[in-house]
Amino acid sequence: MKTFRRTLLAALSVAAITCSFQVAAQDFKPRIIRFGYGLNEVSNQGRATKLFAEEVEKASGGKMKVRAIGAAALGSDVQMQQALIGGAQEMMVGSTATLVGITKEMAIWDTPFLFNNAKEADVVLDGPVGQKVMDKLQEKGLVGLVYWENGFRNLTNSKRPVNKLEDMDGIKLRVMQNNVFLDSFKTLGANAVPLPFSELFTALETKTVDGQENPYNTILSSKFYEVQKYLTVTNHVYSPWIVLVSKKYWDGLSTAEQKVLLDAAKKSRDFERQDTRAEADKALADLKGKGMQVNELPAAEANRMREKLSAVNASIAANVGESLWKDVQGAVAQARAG
Ligand code: TK8
Repeated sequence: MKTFRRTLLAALSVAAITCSFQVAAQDFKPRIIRFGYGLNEVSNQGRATKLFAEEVEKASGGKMKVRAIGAAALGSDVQMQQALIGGAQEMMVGSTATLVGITKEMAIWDTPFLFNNAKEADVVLDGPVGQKVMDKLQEKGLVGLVYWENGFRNLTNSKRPVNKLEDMDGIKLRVMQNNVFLDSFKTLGANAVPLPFSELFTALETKTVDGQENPYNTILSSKFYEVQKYLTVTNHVYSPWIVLVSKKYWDGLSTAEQKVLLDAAKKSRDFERQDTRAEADKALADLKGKGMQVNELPAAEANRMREKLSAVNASIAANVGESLWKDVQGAVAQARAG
């Protein structure tokens, strides 16, 4: 009996192995995935994209190949999103803020001072509420896989150090193409101008705009320090990036192929967050070394800014819907407590 059972088990496991090999061979078609992103290759975005590409290739036995194309060579975030929706491009990573025109719920992540730290952001973005917002993209032709960290945003400009709220007056400030950012910075007194990221360096260089806001990592990797003198530590909002797949493309993939993309996206997320945080810890010193003049807002001024910005909360809540607003506030409170 024992021998019989052993033989049976052995036979079954051989069958299982053979079967899984056959499934694997059939399940992966040779595929080339164009993956676009806005920053350059030597940025946190570029490094994590490279890791994603390697993971996909490895997990599909070399069948699925990711062509990573950075520096907005395939277009700005908004242009790439349209290409994904139309099925002309397979994948991208970009800011959630630039998706608000497609899926209004994405504006929830633009709420000023929503998260106090990265840990809260991870818990909420990776939790049920983050998934719910991500799933809203599907009806618009996009599949969200994971959120990466863009990071806490800080203000730079070429005019003057911003030591108090009034110093923002009249500064021509590039903002992402999104009404929350436009409203937020108008509320603070700046002359806010929406522009795609791909046009930002030139706009700063030619003084079409005086300033911009982005995480330290981006100010460094995009060399904004060459054209911006003043950096004010504001941490006014945490920006996620989101890894997207064209739904048209996704629906044509086998379950095994979809799994390869999702697993690799998760690996890239964990790597990207660590890498971004390590870089951010050093970036401020690097930026000072490059000649930027850095100042922290005095606490009283930071509070004035916070208070002013809370005026945009009501309009965000109205736009995304009270129930989502409450869900997110609840998830943040829970993350804060735990
Ligand atoms: C890069 C952008 C960028 C974002 C911005 O494509 O536009 O300022 O912070 O990271 O998505």
